[in-house]
Amino acid sequence: MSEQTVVKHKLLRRLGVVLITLIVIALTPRLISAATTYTYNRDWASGWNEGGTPGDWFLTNYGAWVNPYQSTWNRPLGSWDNWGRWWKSIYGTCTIKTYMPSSINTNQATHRARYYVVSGSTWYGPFVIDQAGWPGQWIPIGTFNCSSPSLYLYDDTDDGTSKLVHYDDTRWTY
Ligand SMILES: [Ca+2]
Ligand SMILES: [Ca+2]
Repeated sequence: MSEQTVVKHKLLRRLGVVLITLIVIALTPRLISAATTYTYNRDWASGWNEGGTPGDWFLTNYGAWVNPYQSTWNRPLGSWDNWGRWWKSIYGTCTIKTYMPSSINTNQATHRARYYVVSGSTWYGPFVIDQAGWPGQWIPIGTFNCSSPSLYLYDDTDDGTSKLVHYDDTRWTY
């Protein structure tokens, strides 16, 4: 190889590196913005509502700096009373998670909470979650084709009675 050819090869290689670098720089903001995380706190006025016997809800709140959450005693499967609904007006692929507070009593929390996702007019679920197994963690419910989706949690579980069903924040990534 002549010296000229070697120089040409070096220049081409350098040009290639520069081009790849430019492509990566150009794509990075898109890769980062492809997934946007929104967190809903259930205590906010919007994005949450609840039903059933009002006196059956109880709030756990250890002070202004601690995330409060609600709970209710469970019922046998098929006899639901209290329910909570979180929702968000988003469209496209979305991943839904819900938070289980670290302060739950894992001896009392239900092992068989039944979550449903409604997207458009389609119901998904139940997604049966062992709430007692997730203290202080985000529980993945799943990834869905989302069309203004809602996440529902009812108080009827399939682990009998004398268990608590907990309701806290949800996280929507899309
Ligand atoms: Ca909360
Ligand atoms: Ca009830």
